Amino acid sequence: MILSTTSSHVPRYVPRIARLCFPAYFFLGLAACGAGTDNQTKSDQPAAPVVSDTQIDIADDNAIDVTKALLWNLKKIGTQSLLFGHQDDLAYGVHWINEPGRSDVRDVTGSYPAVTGWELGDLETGADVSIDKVNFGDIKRWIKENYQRGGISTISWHMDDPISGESSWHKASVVEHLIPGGSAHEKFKSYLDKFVEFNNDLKVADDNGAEVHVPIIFRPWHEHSGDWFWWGKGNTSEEDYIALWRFTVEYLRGKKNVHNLIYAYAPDRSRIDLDNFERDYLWGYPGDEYIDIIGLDNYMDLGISENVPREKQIENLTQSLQYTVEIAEKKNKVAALTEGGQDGLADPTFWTEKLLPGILANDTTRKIAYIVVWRNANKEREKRDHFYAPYPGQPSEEDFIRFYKHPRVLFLDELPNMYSVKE
Ligand code: BMA
Repeated sequence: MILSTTSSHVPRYVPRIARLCFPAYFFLGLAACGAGTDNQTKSDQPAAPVVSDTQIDIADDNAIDVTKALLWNLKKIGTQSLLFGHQDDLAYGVHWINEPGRSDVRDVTGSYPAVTGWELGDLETGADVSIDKVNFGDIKRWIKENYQRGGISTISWHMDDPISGESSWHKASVVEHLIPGGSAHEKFKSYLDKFVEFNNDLKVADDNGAEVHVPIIFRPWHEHSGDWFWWGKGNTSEEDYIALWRFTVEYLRGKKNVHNLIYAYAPDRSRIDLDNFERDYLWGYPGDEYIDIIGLDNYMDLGISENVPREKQIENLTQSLQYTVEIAEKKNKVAALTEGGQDGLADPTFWTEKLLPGILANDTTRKIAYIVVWRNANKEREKRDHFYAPYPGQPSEEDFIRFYKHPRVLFLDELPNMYSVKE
């Protein structure tokens, strides 16, 4: 479906702070804008041009207005800025679990991330808590709170193998049995129904008391270029993977009336040959009518590598981003680093000397709309260092603040209203 807006609906450029705040007050009455004016370090940057392209495709013809607006704004604002995101940001951090209002990212920068990622693994089994020990009721509450502050939420799903009940890391031929005609198709539908139920609860009242279904960037069946999940290459055929995606989207939008989703496709960079990027990236691509975001999960070029010199890693990062954006542009879609980062952040200048050089490398790579770095596992609970955003005292803290202040980088405190295209 082509979503088009007339120029009168596209926010014309107004000075930055006003541009950020007016729509938010007008439509959501968000506290986020007040916070935005606190940090004026970015207000002196050159005027961002209004995007001339007034059309964008959306996979769901019947997507609700706020979802269409989010996709529209991801395209428009995301090509001018990099939105920062963090997985499970509000649920726990390296040294705390479930403390109201807390976030490691906010502890360090003063702002929540613009994008927060959530994980639904184990929802399918009827469990109360996710694979990462987060209560699903809490996740719903945080998604709603995040929306009310103007933030964006994205969902991933490490779904168990519906046949054996083993985890998503089960290397077995499962997909062929889940797609239409397969022996476990009904069971698979019952798993998707769990998501439908969860998603149906993501509703809030707007300022006028009208119910709004919170838009979600939905990223199922991720990293399928790798062989570690049962839906990945090696455990399934390309044809069956495509059928899995198509069925998922058709079932949700066609049969279950789910219309708040933006669909993100996210192969893993480590199994993509840079010399054959498009071929490897598009293995399993379900088609433009099923996808809104051309994503890439990239740990490989951001982690600590013993084998690849740092400069080469940045070069590889740049290339992988460039190719991702080029594919997105051909398809008129949004490009994003849907997952990634450096586990343990041993590199104290990771943010401005590794990640940013890749993003800022050229006019193409700059169009990456957002990055979601992975979760900050609680050290006491998980007995390990497994984190991707700094916490107070972590050696990359100062560099992260520099990253936060960079004119191109947006956290929640400076995020324009992503849910309206009206002035
Ligand atoms: C992985 C790790 C796991 C986690 C899983 C799902 O990358 O962080 O510990 O359970 O993601 O969130």
